Amino acid sequence: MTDTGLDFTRRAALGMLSGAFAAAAARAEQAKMQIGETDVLIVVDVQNDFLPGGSLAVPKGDEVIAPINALAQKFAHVILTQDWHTPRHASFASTHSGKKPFETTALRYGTQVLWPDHCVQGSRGAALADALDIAKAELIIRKGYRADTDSYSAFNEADRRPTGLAGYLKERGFKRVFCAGLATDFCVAWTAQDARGAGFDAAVIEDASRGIDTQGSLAAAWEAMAKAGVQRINSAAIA
Ligand code: VGL
Ligand code: ZN
Repeated sequence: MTDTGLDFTRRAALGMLSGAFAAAAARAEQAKMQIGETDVLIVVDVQNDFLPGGSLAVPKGDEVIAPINALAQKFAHVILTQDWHTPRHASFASTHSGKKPFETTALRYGTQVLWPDHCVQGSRGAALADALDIAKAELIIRKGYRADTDSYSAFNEADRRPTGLAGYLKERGFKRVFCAGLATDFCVAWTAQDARGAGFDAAVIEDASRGIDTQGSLAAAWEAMAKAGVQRINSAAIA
């Protein structure tokens, strides 16, 4: 074989290889979840009190903001949630004499984890993170606004009373709910599970969420979500 022939063969082989790579890349892109009109992104509780420096700071909570801003561009429809408590809320340790944050107490609807005061209505801590850049958000749903009732989930308060979100999403024709934000093991997990309970497909975007992880809560939440049929995905799985 002449040098030119070898050269030609190598070039042809390279060309075929890069063609194969391009085809594989195209297939990988097609394998990603395609986002459409019946999908909604729920950005959960990305509020100052849950960020470093906040009163109930989620470790690395600020790291959710960049991936969430990027995700929001891939969705036609985005809604936000805001933890929105009264002063002296029943979920605050300070409301119960002798109780410290992260202890529990019995409330009328069951066992309540007690938290530092956080997300008090109208406070700077309750405000959405400044760096959150989602002007297109169509709804902000507030929760936990009754003094005697917590609400991790955006769908149901702790006593299971509906917030109205399922009705809103159904009336608008949404079928699939993607959840991201803070905290993975509380408000994100409960929102995703209640989305399943209300008949939606649901996924949690792990790299766009961070957990509190108190007393094994993060592993327990992933287990409960798997049982409820919540998909565990990363941003990269979305086209
Ligand atoms: C949350 C604890 C108390 C949350 C809200 O957003 O996950 N966690 N309130
Ligand atoms: Zn709260």
